[in-house]
Amino acid sequence: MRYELYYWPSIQGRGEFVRLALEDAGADYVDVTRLPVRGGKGMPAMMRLLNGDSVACPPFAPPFLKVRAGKQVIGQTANILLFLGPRLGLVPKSEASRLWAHQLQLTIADWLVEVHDTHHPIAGGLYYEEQKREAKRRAADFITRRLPKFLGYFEQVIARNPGRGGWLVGRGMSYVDLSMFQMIAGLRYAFPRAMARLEPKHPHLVALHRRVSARPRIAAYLGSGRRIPFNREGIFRHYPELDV
Ligand SMILES: N[C@@H](CCC(=O)N[C@@H](CS)C(=O)NCC(=O)O)C(=O)O
Repeated sequence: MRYELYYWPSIQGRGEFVRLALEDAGADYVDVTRLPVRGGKGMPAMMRLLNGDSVACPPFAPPFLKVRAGKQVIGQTANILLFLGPRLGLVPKSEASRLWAHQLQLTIADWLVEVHDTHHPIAGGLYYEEQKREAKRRAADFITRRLPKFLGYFEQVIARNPGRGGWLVGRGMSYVDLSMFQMIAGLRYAFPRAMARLEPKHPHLVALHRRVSARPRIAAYLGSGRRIPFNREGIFRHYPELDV
């Protein structure tokens, strides 16, 4: 089965959570907007699906996924992973486990919005420079209250997992662990000082990040040109003045 991932071509963003699952599974996929326009791909292909009237269930925003042979276009990061998880062998089989994985993924999605809002607390359509003062207040609250709360929650989820393998759901690694890897990587990039302070209190999360990055396909992916470097356009941004 061949998958088409549609996402903005110059940032990891939310597309990365889907990309990591496809990469870890060694799935046959293409990153459509990073392919040449003259081959019918690139940004115009994404805009056709976003703005055109050819899709019965149009997505509101990227990322979205298309199974090449089919017509369906699946949007919302957590929903895409709900679809891909069983197909890529990245979630346990029982309904209870799948609901639990989805619940955790939705909590990660909430967390990610709060990360974004540290540099864009007023409006996504304004420049950072136009909301610097508010960003400073928002980031300070995020670092002192929200970041420890989210980290503490997920640390406890691993500690209480009866699977005892150091993963978030069940005995093995799931797509939620891949997403948690991305959260830790992004937070280290955006808030290195805060993370250096908080990490010693969250050994399970640190170990999870290390184990995911050592998985052969993930390690190969991270060292490849397919992994877009973190930058100041993405969701995780490093502004030293916000890392207090
Ligand atoms: N809840 C959605 C959010 C999607 C989203 O906000 N996508 C961003 C890029 S990461 C976007 O392009 N948004 C355009 C917009 O909101 O107008 C998800 O998790 O996939």
